[in-house]
Amino acid sequence: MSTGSLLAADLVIAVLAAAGWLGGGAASAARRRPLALGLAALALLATLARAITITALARAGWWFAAEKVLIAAPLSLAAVVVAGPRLLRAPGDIRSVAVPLLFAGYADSSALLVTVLHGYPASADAGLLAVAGVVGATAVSWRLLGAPPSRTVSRAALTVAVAALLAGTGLAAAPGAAPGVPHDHGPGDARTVGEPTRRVTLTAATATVRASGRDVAAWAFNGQVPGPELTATVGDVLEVRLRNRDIARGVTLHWHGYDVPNSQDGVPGVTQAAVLPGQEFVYRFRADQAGTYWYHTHAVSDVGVRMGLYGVLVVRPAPVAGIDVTVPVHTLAGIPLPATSTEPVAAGTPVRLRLINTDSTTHRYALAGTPFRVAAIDGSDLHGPTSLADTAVLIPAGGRYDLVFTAPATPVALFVDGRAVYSTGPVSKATGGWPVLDPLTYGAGSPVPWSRFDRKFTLVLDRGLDLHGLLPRYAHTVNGAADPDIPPQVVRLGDIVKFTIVNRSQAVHPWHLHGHHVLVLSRNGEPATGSPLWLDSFDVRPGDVWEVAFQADNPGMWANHCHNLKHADAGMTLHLMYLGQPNR
Ligand SMILES: [Cu+2]
Repeated sequence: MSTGSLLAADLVIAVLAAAGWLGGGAASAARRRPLALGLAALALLATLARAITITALARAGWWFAAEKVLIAAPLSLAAVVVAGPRLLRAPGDIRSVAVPLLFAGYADSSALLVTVLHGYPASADAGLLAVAGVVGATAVSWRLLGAPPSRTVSRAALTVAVAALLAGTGLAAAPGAAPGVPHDHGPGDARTVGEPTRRVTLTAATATVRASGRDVAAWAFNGQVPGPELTATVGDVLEVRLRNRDIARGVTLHWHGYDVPNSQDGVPGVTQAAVLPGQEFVYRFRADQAGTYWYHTHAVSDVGVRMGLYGVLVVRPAPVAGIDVTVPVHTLAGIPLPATSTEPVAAGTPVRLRLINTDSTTHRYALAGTPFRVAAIDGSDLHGPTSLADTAVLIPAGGRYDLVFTAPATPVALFVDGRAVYSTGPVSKATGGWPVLDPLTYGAGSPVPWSRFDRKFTLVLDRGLDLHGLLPRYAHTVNGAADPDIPPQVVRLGDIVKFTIVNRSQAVHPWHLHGHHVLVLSRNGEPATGSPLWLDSFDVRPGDVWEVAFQADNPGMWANHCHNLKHADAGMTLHLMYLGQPNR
């Protein structure tokens, strides 16, 4: 069983246990003896089963089980110790076990709340608040059911509840160690990149665009979705003038996967201010990495990108022979883009398909009718890619795969989630059952270039209640905190940095570090054995543990976030910060 399934199973079992005890308690209060005994038995079984899931999760990694071992297990144990013996005696008056059963229900419920609302890391305040809740709820039930405990027991319970509540809230309210992200930066680009050789103006504006024969309200660069395709040859100096006509919430340009100098990275509030209506910002950088990239707004990025503020950036090493097609996949107002295109290609022509996922969730791509190779991922060429056939690839949000093949005499078609988006003629082929390529084992391996790591960071991805500001929200969290309260990861120029990224939530998190490409070391304890994978976007699935590393060679303040942009906007964003380096 995968860790992701274990996490899900554990959650279901925890709900069953809590519901069983609470239901049993309510049934016994109502003198429904058989129902009460049945529900209590179910709860007891679920509690025992949980011992197994919690142990398995702890073996998969402490991150997955910390609060379950430290808070849920003791509370469950207390529940069984209190309710179990009374049940076994199965008294004539079933009502007399109502309070013990309810106590067990409160214990399991509060442990469940700790997991769902608090998550990782386990903390004393969460444990104390859980205890306070259990004692308080039990005392109230006792009183309501007309069998109040003795004065001494009542006083003791009250004391425990109040003390736990005070200590818990006190700890929770204590100021955290999270230093704010300094947003105040010196003057912009200090690095001279030379005279521009490619000049482009992108004007962001509200627009009505045609998609699949429908008029759709969009936010567009130069009136089109996607925006103009930007192309360059290695060595070009790109100058892109961004203008905002009427996007009230502001726009920026982020060069996704392009490791530009920090001042050109386009993150509002971090590397620049958002460009408001009537304003402009000029980006300038040298195109020194060939490959497939894309650009998008990073201001209110979830809405902005979804509404259409994105486009393709392709940097070629030199003029290339053959057919070179970009396929930026996007969902605009529920309409999948691009529309299907068909163009015949002469047999023997080399073809490169640049697949780009600009959505916030994974897409499945299947190339039918020809063997092919994956030449590059996230802009970096792979070593020794072998020929593949009838194999699908999964591209995470923000990710890119370049597929290459020599056009056969018969038609070829690319399917995205079962829909043909590009073809050289009619192809009818069921691709849904194809196996999926694992890039970690594809191509020719080579040793990791570093033998030591100067800094190691662990990012545990989860969900939790975030009380920052006035409105509580159910945030997507990193190490138990949500943006802007997640401490930045501090490095020095030249450091070799290792990230361990753990997903203990139920959602896929496509991870994206700005300004750097990370080398994949391992996934779930299995070392990457294929071609070195230098990624800027990778799916960390529920239960996954990824180890990646990079050299800190691009000073500045860099966003490091989930590229499911809804998640990023709901807290899952932190920053990588260079110590003692001027930003450039
Ligand atoms: Cu996410």
